Formats: sequence, C-alpha cells, structure tokens
Amino acid sequence: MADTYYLGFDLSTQQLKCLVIDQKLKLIHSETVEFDQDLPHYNTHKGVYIREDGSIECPVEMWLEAVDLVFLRMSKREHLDLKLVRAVSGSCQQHGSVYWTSEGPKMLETLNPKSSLKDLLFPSAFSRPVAPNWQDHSTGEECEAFEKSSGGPQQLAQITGSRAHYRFTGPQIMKIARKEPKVYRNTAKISLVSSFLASLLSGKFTKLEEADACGMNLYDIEKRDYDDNLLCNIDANVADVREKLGGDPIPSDKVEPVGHIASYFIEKYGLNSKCEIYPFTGDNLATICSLPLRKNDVLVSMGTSTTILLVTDQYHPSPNYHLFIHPTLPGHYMGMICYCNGSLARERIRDQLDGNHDWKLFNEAVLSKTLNTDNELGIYFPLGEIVPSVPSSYRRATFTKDATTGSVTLNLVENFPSVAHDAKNIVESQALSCRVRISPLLSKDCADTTYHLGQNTVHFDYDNFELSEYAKRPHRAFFVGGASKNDAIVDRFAEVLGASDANFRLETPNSCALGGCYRALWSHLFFSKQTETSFDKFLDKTFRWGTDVQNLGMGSKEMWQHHNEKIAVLSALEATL
Ligand code: XUL
Repeated sequence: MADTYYLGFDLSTQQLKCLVIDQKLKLIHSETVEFDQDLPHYNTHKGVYIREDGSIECPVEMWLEAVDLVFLRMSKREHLDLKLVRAVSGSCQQHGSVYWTSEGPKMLETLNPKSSLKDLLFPSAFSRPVAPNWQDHSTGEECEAFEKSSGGPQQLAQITGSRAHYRFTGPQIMKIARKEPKVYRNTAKISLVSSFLASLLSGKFTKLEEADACGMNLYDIEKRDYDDNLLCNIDANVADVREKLGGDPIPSDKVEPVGHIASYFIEKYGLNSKCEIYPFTGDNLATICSLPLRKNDVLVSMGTSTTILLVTDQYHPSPNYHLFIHPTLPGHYMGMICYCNGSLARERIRDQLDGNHDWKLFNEAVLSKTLNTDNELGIYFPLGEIVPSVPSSYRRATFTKDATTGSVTLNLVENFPSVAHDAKNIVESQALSCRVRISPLLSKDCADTTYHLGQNTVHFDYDNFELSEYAKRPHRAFFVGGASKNDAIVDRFAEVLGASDANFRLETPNSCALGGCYRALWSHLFFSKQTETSFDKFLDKTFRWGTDVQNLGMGSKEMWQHHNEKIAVLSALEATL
C-alpha cells in the first residue's frame, strides 16, 4: 500500500510546529517556526506582547506569516511529498481568541496563491490585530461578573467545568466588549486559536470545536449548549453573541472534516485537493490524544508544577480544577488538575540536604525503609496553591488515630527529626493529594474492595465523602516531565496512586502536535469507513508500546494500603491551612 501522510499542527505561544506521520504512526518530518527568532520583526518576547496595563497578547499577523513559512519550508524538503497528505488536524494554545470583520470570512474563500496570507488578510479581515493570550491576567472584574451571574464559583464550575479564570475566553471577550466597544461592534465572528487555524487551512470560517469551547466559561457542558445567562455578560443581545461565536460548536462525537485544504495551499505548496481538514483543538486536549489514554487512565506531568490530565466518564466538576468535553471519545471528559507546587518545592528540600543540588540524599530518604515517617504528614507549599486553594504555607504534624472511631488527633510540629523526613513526606503528601483529587473522577468500579477504608466522612476542597470514595485506583498511570526521570520520586508517586493495571514513563516532546497527527489519521480512517474502532482503542492498538514507553512495573498493593491511613490525616491537616 502506498504511503499516506497526516499533518498535526501545534500553534503554541512561542512557535508553530508541524509534524508529519505516515499511516503506521511513524514520524516522517518535523518543521518548526520559532516566533522570536524566525519572525523577529514582530518584536515579541516569547511569542507575546506584555502591555503596560498588564494585558498579554499575540499578533495575529505573525501567525499568518508563520503558516506560510512552515509550508514554504516543508515544500522544500526533498523527502517530503505534500501530495501524500490525506488529512490535517492540530492543537493550539487554549483560550486565545481571534476577531474577524464581516469581510474576513469571505476573504478566506478567495485566497490568491500569488500573494501571502498576511498580505491577503491583514489587517482588513480582522477587527482586532491581536489575540488575548492565556497568560493574561487583566480580567479580574469580568471574572467577578461571571461568577456573580451564575451564583458563585461552584455553580459556574458546575455549568462550564471551571470556575471563572482570567484567561478563559468568555471574560476576555467581555473585556473587549466593555473596553473596546467599537472593536466589538466591528466584529462579525470570533474564533478560538484552534478554529482560527482550521479556518485558514480550509479557506472558510470554521466553527469552534466543542472540547476547546469548554475553555471559555460560556458553554454548558451537560446541556452541550452555550449558557444564555453567561453570554449575557458579554452582551444582552445573546442571539448576536451566538452568531459571533459561529453558532453551536462542532460536536466532539461528529467525525467529519470541516472541509478540504484551501486551493491556496494546493497551488502554492503542492498539497493534494483531497486533503481533509479535521477540527483542531486545545493543546492540553491534544496531549491526551497523543497517548493511548482510556477511561480511568491518568497522565501525571511532573514539571515545575504538577499537572494531571485524565480521562473520565464522571462529570464531577470543582472550582479547583477543570473539566472539558473529551475531543475524541463521546460521553467522556478530560479532567485537568494543576498544582503550583511541584519540582520547586521538592528542590528546596533537596538543597537543604545537599548544597550542590544533588538528588542522592533526597532519593535515599524517599526510598528508605528504615526512616520511619508512619505517624507524620507534611504540607509544603512555597508558592500559593490551587488545589487546595491557599496562600503559600507549610505544615508539619504527627498524628494518632483512634482505633475504634478512626478519628485523627493532629499534633502540629515546627520540624521533623531531620530534613530527610521532609524529603520522604513531601513526595508522599504531593502524591496523596493527587490521589484524593482524582478519586471522585474515577468510575465506581475502580474501587478496590479488598480493604475497608471506613465510613468516616472526610473533607477535601468542596467535597464531603466517605473515606471509601478514596479506595479507587486509576487503571493506568503515565508519568511524563522532568521529575518523572527521577526513579525515587516516580516510584513513590506510582505507589501512592496505586494504578491497578500498569505504570508507564515516557517522553513527550511533541505531544500536542502528535495528538493532532493521530486525530487526523484516525478521523480520516473513521470517516472513510476504513475503521470502526473508537479513537482510544485505535491508539491503544497502533501505539508503539515497545519503543515509546517504559513499563515501570506495579507498585506494591500493601504500600498503597499503607497510604490509606493518611487520607483522613491529610484532610485534617489541610483544614489547618
Ligand atoms: C490551559 C492553559 C495553557 C495553554 C498553553 O488552560 O491555559 O495550558 O493552553 O498553551
């Protein structure tokens, strides 16, 4: 069978990347345009402008130029025949928004290949030359309005999967409607960055993609419709706001191209007229499409901060994390839990143990069987934390538990007997916090019934559950990011989370763009009826398990049980923050 190619774009903050894979998922080519280096005339710093009033924005013109440049470079690569590309999808920075004039969408349909996207579209296709970036923090008043209009953070999270966030598109559009009324009036259509790029490539205005639309604080996830009450924050003329957003988003369960590649790219760069464009999504959503993640699997990204992405069928929103509709698995959601205190907090303790920043002593403590921390628990937040939502704080405690009632008595202490205790305790409490936050997002049948955790009620964030709620194990855990290379840290995390089926470690340098490639390939096969397999099963089968992941083996079940003992203690200790 002749080779066919699939493109996955990633329009992130600092670069535009395009990966090419073949039908066997083999990487054929990777092309990158770095905004600051390759397009220095825009004078961006790490891809953005930071304004005097603190707003953070990206020049849309730069993105147009980057799209031409990435295609120009690819068209010159000898080994890459762009005629073989059958389908395209991709991932983009979440929450950003692009504002079109009424001429803009029409201009997309008649792009002359003799010119450039920038000269053809800029500035007249856009009512605003810049797009708000996810790092923007200037929408405090608008966020307040969103939470007020829905009844509070919990109610807003219940409707849209998240409480109000500065970066979310609804508050950002509201700010523009209030502070730049002329711009807002001149705006006929609004794209997310993902639907903007899909629009450029398909040569027509493309609706928002449903999963990415969940990052706006506007979309009612359970009703799968915009919430009129929330739209009202932008403008009382709700029908007009809906019209600007292009009507209902493209449902995630509809596998259909948004169109074919625009003739501009066929004539200019030699793409094939049969090449299909599938919906683009947000970068975090594309990351879960780059891995064979099924329901009840979790991805733990261990960087400066710790981020958990998981696939769930439980709609259990919280103001402390995010739920989005899953981009490719109908009836499922992606949970995203972001902790501020990850590596940085651990490194502080490492440096107290070893002035040369060496992990040896820290790791020995983490793995030590003789260092007894059984009746200790610590909380280490050098930075303010999101989960739980508290300012910078430290707590150390020893505890006793009443054998009959299970009630916990804490004894707060200034220090443990040595810093080695902190090393062991920080890794354990970070992992335990992840465990209790993912539990309500796991299916009921993930509960391990071997152990009886007891009926006492414990409190975490906005939840009051019986302890038994926390007897759930994810099916598989995937560890990525800098700290996942540290065996001691990752082993202990795996042990506390207690995945029932497997623990894997992997490197994900291109995950967002790869997610786009896989979505393009699977969508093409599914739409052309070459496969009936669902996305997760397809990826599970085609994924290169032998080469792309390292199996870490199973954590000890006894050790998992051992950590059960500290769940109520963590709840009690968090109550002191
Ligand atoms: C997610 C978020 C960031 C951006 C990065 O909510 O704001 O991860 O998507 O591009």
